[in-house]
Amino acid sequence: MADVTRETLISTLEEIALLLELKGENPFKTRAYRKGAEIVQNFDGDIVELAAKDELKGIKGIGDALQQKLHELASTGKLEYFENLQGEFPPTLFELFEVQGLGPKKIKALYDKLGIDSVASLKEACGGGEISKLSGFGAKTVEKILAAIENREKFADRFRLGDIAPLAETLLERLKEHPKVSRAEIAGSYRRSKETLHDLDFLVATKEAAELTKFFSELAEVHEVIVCGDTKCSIRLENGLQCDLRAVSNEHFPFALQYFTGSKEHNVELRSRALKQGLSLNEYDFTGEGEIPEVQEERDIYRALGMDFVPPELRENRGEIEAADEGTLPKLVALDHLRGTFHNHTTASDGKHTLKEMAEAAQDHGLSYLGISDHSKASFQANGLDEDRLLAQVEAVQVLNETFDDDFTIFAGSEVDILRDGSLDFDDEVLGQLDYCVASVHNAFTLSEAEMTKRIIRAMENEHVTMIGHLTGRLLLRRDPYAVNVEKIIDCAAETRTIIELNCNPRRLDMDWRWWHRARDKGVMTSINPDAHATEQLQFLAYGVRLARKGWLRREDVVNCKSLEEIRAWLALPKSAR
Ligand code: DGT
Ligand code: CA
Ligand code: CA
Ligand code: ZN
Repeated sequence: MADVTRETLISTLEEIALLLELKGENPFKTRAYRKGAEIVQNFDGDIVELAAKDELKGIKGIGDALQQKLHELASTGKLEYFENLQGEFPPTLFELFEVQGLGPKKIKALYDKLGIDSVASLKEACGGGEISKLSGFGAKTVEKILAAIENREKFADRFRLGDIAPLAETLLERLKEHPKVSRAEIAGSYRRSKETLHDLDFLVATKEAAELTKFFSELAEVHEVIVCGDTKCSIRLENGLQCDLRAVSNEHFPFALQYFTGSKEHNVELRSRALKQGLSLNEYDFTGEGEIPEVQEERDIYRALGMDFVPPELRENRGEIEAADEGTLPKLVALDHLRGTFHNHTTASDGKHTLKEMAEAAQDHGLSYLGISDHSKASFQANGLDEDRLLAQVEAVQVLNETFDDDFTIFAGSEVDILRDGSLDFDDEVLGQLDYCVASVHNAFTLSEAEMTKRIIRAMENEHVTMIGHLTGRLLLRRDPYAVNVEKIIDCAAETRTIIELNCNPRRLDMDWRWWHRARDKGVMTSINPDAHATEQLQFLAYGVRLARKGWLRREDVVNCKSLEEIRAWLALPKSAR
C-alpha cells in the first residue's frame, strides 16, 4: 500500500486548487478542488481506503474527475495530473507551501503582486518592507513569516529517526547480504538513537573495499552519488538524506565502529583515558610503547581501558564514562520487557481502527494489555468523545474483555484535555469510572511558562490523572516545545506519583531524552506509549524504547513493563501509594 494519509489527499487537492488559481484558471474548477478537500476532511469513515479501492461513488461533492484522481493518489501514492501541473511552475515556488502560516490566499497574493516564487525571494521582500504594504499583510504577519523561515532553515538538513529507520535497516540488510561483507553496522547518531539525524554512517568489514563502495553507489535507492572512492562513498537518497559508507578490514572494524558511533564528546574522553594508560586510540587501532591489547569486538576496546561496555545510546559524555569506570552503568530497558501499553486511539475519536482491531493488533505484538484513551470533547477537531460516548466506550470495553482469555485485557481510559486553566475536560465523577487517564495539552500553546507549568501541575494534582501525555507538545523539526518548566513538572510528578509518558510517535518522542535520567533519580516513572492512531503504529514502541534507553531508563522505571497482574494491582492503588 502507498503511504497515503487523509492529510495527503487534502493537501494535494488544496495545492491543485492553488496552482490552478495561480495559472488564472476558471474559478469553478478551483472551487471544485477546494470543496473536495473540505469533503475529504470532514468525511466520516476511512476515505483513504475507499479511494484506494475506488469506492468513492455517491459521495456528494466529489465528481468523477476527482474520484479518479483520489483513487490514483491513494492507490499509487502519486498523481500524474498534479505532477504535470507542478512542472509548470518554478520548483522553488513549492518551498512557500512549507512555510508555516502561509496559506493559499497569501501565497497567491505574494506571487501575483510581487512575483515571489521562492523562500529566498520571500525573505528578501520581508526585509525590504514591500510585503507589509500588501493588503492582509501587517507588520505582525511579516514578523511571523520571518520566524517561520528561520525555523525552516534551522531544521532543513535533519531527519527524524522514525522516518529514516525502515529505509536505513533495508540498506543495512543489503550490505549484510553481500557475499564479500563479514560485518556491517550503521554507526553515528543512528546507532546512538538520536531523535533526529543529519546523515547515516554505514560501516562494513570486507577484503574488497573498492567493490563494496561501488556496490553501495549503485543501490536502487541511490538518487545521487556525491563522491565514491576505494574505501569511502557518499550518496544521497531520493528524500535528500546523505549516507556515508566506509569499508574497512575486519581487524579495523571494531575501532572504526567505536570511532564513528561517536559522539565526538564521548570519544574525546575515551581517547584521553587511553592516553593515561599509554595507549593511543584512533579509528584503526591502539598504538603505544607497551603491550597492545587484543581487540576483536568493540567491547574489547572498553575492556582494555578498564571500563564496562557502554551501550551506544549512552555515549554522549553525560556521565557514562564515569559510570562505566565504577561499574554502575544502568541495565537498560529493552523492547521485549514491555508487557502492555497505554495511550492509544480508536475510530471513536481520530484513530483509523476499531477497538477490536486495536486489541487484536496488541495481541499480535505479544502484549498482555492495551490502554485505550480516545480524545475528549474539547478536542473537537479530533472527534473527541463527550461523557455519554465515553461511558458507552467503557461498556464496550467491558463486553469485549469478556471475550478474551485471562492473558489479555483492555484498560478503558481517556486522553482528557487539560483545559487552559488546568481543569480537566471531564469531571471527577466521570474520570472515576475509568481504569486510568492520560491528561494532555492540545490547545492554548502560547501561555507563559509560569502559566503553562501551573496548568499542568494542577492536572497532575488530580487523583484520577494517571499520566501526562506528550509533555511539551513538540513536533520534531516542525514545532518547538511550548514553554513549560520541566524541572518543576518532574518534581511535581515525583510528589503526586503521576507518570510522565514517553510518547513514541516519531514526530514527538516527548518528553525529551535529556530529562529522563534526572526524572528517574527523583523516582518518576514513565509509560512508553505509542499514541497509536492505527494498528501498525504499535510499532512506534520500538522508537520509544530506543529513546528510553538513551535516557538511562531501566526496566523498573517503566510502568508498562509490569505484568498484567502487577499493573492491575498497581492501578487499583490510590495514587499516593503507587
Ligand atoms: P549527525 O549530525 O546526526 O550525523 O551526528 P553523528 O554523530 O552521526 O555525526 P557525523 O556523521 O558527523 O560523524 C559520525 C561520528 O564520527 C561522530 O559521532 C564522531 C565521529 N567523528 C566525525 N568527525 C569527527 C571529528 O572531527 N573528531 C572526532 N573525534 N570524531 C569525529
Ligand atoms: Ca551521522
Ligand atoms: Ca557522517
Ligand atoms: Zn494527544
